[in-house]
Amino acid sequence: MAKTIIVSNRLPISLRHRNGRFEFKPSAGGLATGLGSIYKTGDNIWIGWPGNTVDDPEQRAEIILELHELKMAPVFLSREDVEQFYEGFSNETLWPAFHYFTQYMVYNPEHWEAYVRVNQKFCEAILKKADPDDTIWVHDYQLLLLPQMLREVLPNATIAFFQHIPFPSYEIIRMIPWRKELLEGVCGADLIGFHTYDDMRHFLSAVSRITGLSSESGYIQAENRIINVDSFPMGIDYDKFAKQAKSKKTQNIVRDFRNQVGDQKLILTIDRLDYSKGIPQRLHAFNQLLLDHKELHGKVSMIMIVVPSRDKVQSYKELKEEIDLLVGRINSDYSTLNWVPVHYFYRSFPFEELSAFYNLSDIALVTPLRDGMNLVCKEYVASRTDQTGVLILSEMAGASKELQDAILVNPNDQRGVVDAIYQALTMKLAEQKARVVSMQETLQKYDVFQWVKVFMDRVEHVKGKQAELTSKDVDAKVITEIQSKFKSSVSPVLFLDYDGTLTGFTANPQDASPDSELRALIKGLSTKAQVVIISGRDKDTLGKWFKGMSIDMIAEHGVWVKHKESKAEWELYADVDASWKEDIRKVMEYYVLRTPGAFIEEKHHSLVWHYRKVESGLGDLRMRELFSHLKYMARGHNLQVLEGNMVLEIKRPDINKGRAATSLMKGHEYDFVLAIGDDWTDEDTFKAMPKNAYSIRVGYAYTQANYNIKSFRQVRNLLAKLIQ
Ligand code: GDG
Repeated sequence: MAKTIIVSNRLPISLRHRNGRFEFKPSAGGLATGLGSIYKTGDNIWIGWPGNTVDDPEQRAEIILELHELKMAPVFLSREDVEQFYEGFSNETLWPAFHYFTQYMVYNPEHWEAYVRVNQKFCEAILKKADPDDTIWVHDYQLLLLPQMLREVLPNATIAFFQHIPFPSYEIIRMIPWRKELLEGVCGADLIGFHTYDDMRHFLSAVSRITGLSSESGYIQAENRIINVDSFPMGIDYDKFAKQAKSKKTQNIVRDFRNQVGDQKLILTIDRLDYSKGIPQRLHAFNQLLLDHKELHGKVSMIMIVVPSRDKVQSYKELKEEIDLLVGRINSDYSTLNWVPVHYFYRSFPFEELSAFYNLSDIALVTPLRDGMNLVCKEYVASRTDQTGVLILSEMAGASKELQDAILVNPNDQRGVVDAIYQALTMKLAEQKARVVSMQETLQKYDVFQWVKVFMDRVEHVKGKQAELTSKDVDAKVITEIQSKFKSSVSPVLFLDYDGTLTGFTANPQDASPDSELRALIKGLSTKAQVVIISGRDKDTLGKWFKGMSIDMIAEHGVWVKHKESKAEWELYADVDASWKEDIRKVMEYYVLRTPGAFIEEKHHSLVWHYRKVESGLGDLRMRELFSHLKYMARGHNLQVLEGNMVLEIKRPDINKGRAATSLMKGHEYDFVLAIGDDWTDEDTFKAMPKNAYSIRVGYAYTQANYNIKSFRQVRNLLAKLIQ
């Protein structure tokens, strides 16, 4: 039976050296709890780094055995790997970039090589365990290359990826020298998840600009499959926090702490030591509060827990010193014999004490400068068993999208933060309750188990969608069938679209002339079959490109036709009234003037606005504007506006490729019909085909055709087989 493999940089345990031996400490983190329901069942497994280096092969073997019992498998990293892959590329390049701290970004090719090498190590470790039909769920920014590495070896596996930290704007991503490789790496997955809609929007934009893969409604159209990108805000184990807060053990600690701090209002802050968390900014705001409100002296104090982290990285060392200094200054400025403004702890606490801090504090001040989600704020809300308390939350945390009943602040706006703390300190109990109850309802419903379920359901959904599309794939069997039907036919006809079907796209449409391979192919086919090039191109271009070849041509989506047997020139298929063009051209010209790179192509029956050469983003924006403008005008002229591949075309609706194909077939008896095309204009051809025809759409989009094929390369291979 297919199994599920969870992969993350760290396993949900820590491996520690003690008296020459190793021991494991399980992690009680949110992710480990949420995924427990998965990796602990059946043959499922969690693969990752145990968090420490082990050189001795005997000890490694022992660890593998022990972890096996816990349903885990280790990826052993060397000291150099840890330094260059983890501390280096992951934490000194990707982490600052993804959190918008470009000033801390390090561009070190050795770190990059280590990143590739370690992703490869993970890949090998997974391949030792994985079967072709398994589901592999990869987590986070340390393993961005892994999905594609896995895809290359296991093309049919179900691969999902979730990023726990933000995904920044294209402007930041483009700074990374290895941006393309990173994005292509992630795109090996079938489903790519982020915490928020903004993260997914940024990702899609970066993918489109850097790799050229376009997307629609969260589906990236890759060469041979669709990839879904969506947002899945991660929840917490709500009941665990609510239950712990009520427990005797925690309540005793609460009482004990309360006795020590006396009758003061408490503001809680908990973070890992990180510049993204905005700890100094928060201390400055607290200092300002004490300056502005002397009446609060002796009545409010801050409990600040900073969990040690990455202390070998220089920027973290400096941050630690800055925090130490600020806390020292505030305490030395304001402390009295029975009041300390900041209770500062640079360590982590056991779960029951953490719960006591949540339960005890009147306010949680969570003000990261940037945070993928932030679970601390959610845990605080879940721990408020009496439904009092106030959450002040940064707009820059993913969680702010869900927790709209918090007091939302911009962490860079010191005045705003000071006012928010004051508002929280003076908030009436009824308002506190109303806000907490509403947030608790949300968090209880969308807990971490629900998050896992929704994500896994979505994985299944994407696979279903892919299967629907690939069920129509032109595979070896279909090729053989087409080949033999073609060989035995007496009067075959082939309708072949040109751009995207017989050749790839070029920035300048005139550069896409047929190469020698294609010319030979068409020539070969035309000795046996009636070959019809059916294109949206203008007749002069087609005429020039295929001059002297024994084929039929339909140009401008069916306006013009040129039969091979007739010596005559192009015939007009439709009598076209072109009086509408003047009005429409004026509008299009206005959009050309405002859009560097855009241009108008005039065809006999249509006007086309091209934006392939326009800066991406701007092109889409202008196209949308022009689209609605033209749609409005089209009604008056009885015209049709159609969106194509980097073009917007306006034309008479009664002229299309289907109509032209039908009239071309009239009076003929064909015993083999094949139609191939790659966009919406070819759908008309497919619809017009007789029942026994083979119709093939290039790319994996929904289609009227009976088959899909990967790309123009595969089309050429198929056609080559027909003349073999
Ligand atoms: C990444 C993203 C995203 C903290 N102090 C103690 C302690 N903690 C626990 C908290 C909480 C966890 O650490 C911190 O979680 P965050 O979500 O705030 O931050 P990251 O670890 O950086 O996580 C983040 C997350 O992934 C999930 O996708 O939300 O944005 O950066 O659970 O409870 N636990 C104990 N003692 C402490 O002193 N026991």
